[in-house]
Amino acid sequence: NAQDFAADIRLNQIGFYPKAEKIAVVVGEKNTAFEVKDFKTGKSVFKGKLSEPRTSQHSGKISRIADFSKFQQSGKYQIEVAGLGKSAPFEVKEHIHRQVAEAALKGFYYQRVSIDLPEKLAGKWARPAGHPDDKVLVHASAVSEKRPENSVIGSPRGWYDAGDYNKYIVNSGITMGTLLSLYEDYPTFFDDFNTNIPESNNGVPDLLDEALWNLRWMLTMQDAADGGVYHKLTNTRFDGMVMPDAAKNPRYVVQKNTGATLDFAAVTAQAGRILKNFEDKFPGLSDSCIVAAVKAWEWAKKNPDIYYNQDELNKKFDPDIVTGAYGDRSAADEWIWAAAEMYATTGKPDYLKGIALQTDKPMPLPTWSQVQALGYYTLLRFSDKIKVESALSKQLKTVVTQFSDQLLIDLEKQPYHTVMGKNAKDYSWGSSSVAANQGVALLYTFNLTKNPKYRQAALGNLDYLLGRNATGYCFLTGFGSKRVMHPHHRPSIADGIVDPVPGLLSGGPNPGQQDKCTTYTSKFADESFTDNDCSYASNEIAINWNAPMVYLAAAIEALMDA
Ligand code: 9MR
Repeated sequence: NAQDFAADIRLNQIGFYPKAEKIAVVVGEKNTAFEVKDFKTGKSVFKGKLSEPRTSQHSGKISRIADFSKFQQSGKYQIEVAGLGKSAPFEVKEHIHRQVAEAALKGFYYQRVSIDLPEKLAGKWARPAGHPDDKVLVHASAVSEKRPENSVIGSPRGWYDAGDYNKYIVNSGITMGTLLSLYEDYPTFFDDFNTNIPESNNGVPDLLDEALWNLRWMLTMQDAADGGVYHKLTNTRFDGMVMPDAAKNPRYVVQKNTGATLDFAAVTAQAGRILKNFEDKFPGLSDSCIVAAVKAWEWAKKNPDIYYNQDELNKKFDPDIVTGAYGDRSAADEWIWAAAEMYATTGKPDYLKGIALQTDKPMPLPTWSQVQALGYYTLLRFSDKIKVESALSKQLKTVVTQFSDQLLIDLEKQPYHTVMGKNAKDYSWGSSSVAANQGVALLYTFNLTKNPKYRQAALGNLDYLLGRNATGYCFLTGFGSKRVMHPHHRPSIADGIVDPVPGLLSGGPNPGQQDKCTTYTSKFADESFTDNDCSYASNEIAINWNAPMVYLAAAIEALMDA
């Protein structure tokens, strides 16, 4: 129980690698020393001095750093500080984040649409299938010659986006790109990475099997007649707080547009090249993906400026759609990402022609609305194989490295010793994904430069997500001593089980507090979090946050082992 442990000592509640950096944060300035104590015997195993005080730019609160990196003995411990008591327990051992990585990938299984989750795979969170999505209506905004208003298409499978039950192409896009890139970056790591899913014994890595569940849905979202891709598959309004199988409102596919179509092209191009190596398992699927990608690309060329704007849409068409918008006003970054994937898959540099790669500007952190970094990562990954011009290769390396160098400035002054939170804007809706995606960028930079400082900072952001933060929460459900118990997640709310569905990443602090929940206890950016299911702005879960969490935890596991 969290109340048994010193709330003012904050650390990764899972633990640390024997040879890596080990840091805890002690809130307040009074104390100057700490001890590491064996969890079972209480014996002191390490004594250290706390750092000079540091001040949070968000709350003005003071903290000091307890660095016990020199202590390398495997075991289970707590940090003790006089007057504060003992911290949450943690372990020091090899592969310390293995279970975190597995659980975060398994989290996607629990989000599967149109399939029963049996007890042998889902444990106490077993549930009947929800949303067969075999009879989905074509919305007035999405009609074409062969698909008039209210005609019916089948669009089953996929993952629920988040705490709600809708399926959005844009957000599926970045999620799939992140997971498929993880596979391409560390393929052999997934040879024995078992998450106990229905396909676990089919000779294909579980990571890919999981991604295929969503890929097969995505493929149904393309209008085969012209190649355009619907924005989302959705109810008109959000479901109540009921289990998936109890949510039976009609569902629609909505307006084809440029951004969604390019995200689709990127994902299907990437999947197509990966699946080439699994032709015996999934005959023809690789080709189908690549054909779909090319068709989507061609559609986008012909329709380069159709943006999803839900308010405008609702003025023109009925019924009104008021679910997640994922609207965008520019497709410049989607072009970069799609072009990069098309080039990497086909080997045709022509795909980059006429695309402004924007490597002369700072790289934007990947989010659902800013995906160009995914394109950079892919071009770097394949630069040898597809013979990316050396000048471009250099620019890409520079822009990614500069992103990480920017993050590292003044790390030693940060109250939680993390790059996360240095900028106020890090605490936006889904801030946990900011921390995770910064970590991913740092790992790309580590692989480009081999400088361990980048890997260390990435690990620091994983520490942030698992408890070394101003809320003291471990943000991954099912983990930690101070746990998220009430995420805004319909199945977790409606299933009558005390523990939330595990392996899901809570959104994290967000001073916007758009949900207007009355249970927030702080307005400071880094503390603006409430573990209450009313809080869709700070405590929802979402696939695009889980994906970089899987990436960060799994890649660190792979790299610490290498
Ligand atoms: O992650 C999205 C965030 O960037 C936006 O600010 C927010 C409001 O538009 O929406 C978030 O996405 C939500 C989506 O619209 C619907 N499903 C739940 C998503 C996570 O909260």
